[in-house]
Amino acid sequence: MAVILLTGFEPFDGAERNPSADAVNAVAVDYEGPHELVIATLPVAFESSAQRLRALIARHAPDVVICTGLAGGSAHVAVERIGVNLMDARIPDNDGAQPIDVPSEAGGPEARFSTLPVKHLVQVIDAAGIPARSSLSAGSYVCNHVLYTVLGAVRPDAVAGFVHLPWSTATAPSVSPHLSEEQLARAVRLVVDHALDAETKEPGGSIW
Ligand code: PCA
Repeated sequence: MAVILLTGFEPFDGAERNPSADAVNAVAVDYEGPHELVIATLPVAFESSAQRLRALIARHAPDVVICTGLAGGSAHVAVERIGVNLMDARIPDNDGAQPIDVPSEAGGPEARFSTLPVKHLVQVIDAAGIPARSSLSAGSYVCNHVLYTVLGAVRPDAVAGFVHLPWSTATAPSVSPHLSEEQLARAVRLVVDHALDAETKEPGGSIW
């Protein structure tokens, strides 16, 4: 049995909800194993999100860490491939911090790659009828910082990565693309269920 740490984020940028936390909570309600699922909602703040993650990792020693967040404006689920060592915040975080062109970890490598089976997960989510893509940039805000931090904080044999979600139907501002709550929760559940599968090496055409 593996220990899987699954996180979403609090609301930010004036929104009342964050669909990533809603999806994570919905997955936890239904989850009956075979693994142990630990869930958390992270603050949308550079410093405290990283602190919280490090504490969760120290406490639970997860074999798998799946972090999720909102990519408002996106129409698909994005399985991130890479976290970069850069904080460049368009808006202040929920603690009022707005780092500009600052490394996530001074002296750290420029980037760290997700160790989730990214292409496989994209195929699995897409095959369930939920639009999914892999992504080569998680941006330079708190989500990227969390991805970069988590990849440096887990045990070397652990699997970790990040999934960006679109707005859910209930939370989307009027003009934004969205998927249903059920689709978002289903996509996150598929990532939980398939995180330990082997990566595919088949060429994937347009979805990668
Ligand atoms: N999305 C933001 C931070 C929190 C969230 O849900 C991001 O993409 O960085």
